[in-house]
Amino acid sequence: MIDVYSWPTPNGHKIHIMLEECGLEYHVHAINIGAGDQFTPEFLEISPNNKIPAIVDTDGPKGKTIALFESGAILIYLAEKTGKLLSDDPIERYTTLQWLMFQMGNVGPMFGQTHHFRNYAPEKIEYAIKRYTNETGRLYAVMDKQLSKTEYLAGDRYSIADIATFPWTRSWENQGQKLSEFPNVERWFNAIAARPAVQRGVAVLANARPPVMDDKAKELLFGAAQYARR
Ligand SMILES: N[C@@H](CCC(=O)N[C@@H](CS)C(=O)NCC(=O)O)C(=O)O
Repeated sequence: MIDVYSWPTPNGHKIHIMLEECGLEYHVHAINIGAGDQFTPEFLEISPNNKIPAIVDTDGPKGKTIALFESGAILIYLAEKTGKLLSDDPIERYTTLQWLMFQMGNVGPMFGQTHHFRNYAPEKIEYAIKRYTNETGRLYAVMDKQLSKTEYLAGDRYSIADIATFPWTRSWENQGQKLSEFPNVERWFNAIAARPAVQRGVAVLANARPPVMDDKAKELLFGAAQYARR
């Protein structure tokens, strides 16, 4: 059985979608990051960076239990466990890992900062909003160019690179972007959004998250509480 410690955010959605795409059985444990669940000693034991998602698979390699954090590592693990969504062909495999790293190193961190400065920061800092909104637009353009040549990010087959990236593009409006300006991304987005497993994945814990982040949640995520443990 796979235990998933998660919350309905883009990084959490990646794993919910992957589990649904692979048809794996799993049990979800809600880690409400707006209530501070990510700081409990039990959660930090499996996710020392106090972030969701994390998994514990009691049926891991050689029958042993494995605990993992970092969504990219979890996606590779689940792909290798099931033989799905990461090709055995070396060129296809490394191309998929390349676009997965592009998501992990660029799309996630930059879009995350865009959300922060546009939607959550207590002050509107014009330079930061411009900087991250521009960088987000630049990354959409990189994806759009790639998707003008291939159906999916890493080629003609849907892969963990798409699963990692799709959840971050669902909030394009909050990122100050227009999907219509990136027609290839729009085509790719609509195709992925229509997949039944993706719809089931984004529905996981969907009702658990309050629509608006309250002050307590902001304090825990961005204020002194986040940094008190150094
Ligand atoms: N690189 C990590 C990022 C995970 C991440 O940023 N998780 C956020 C939610 S999307 C979180 O748990 N934040 C809680 C906190 O920072 O206290 C991954 O891909 O798994």
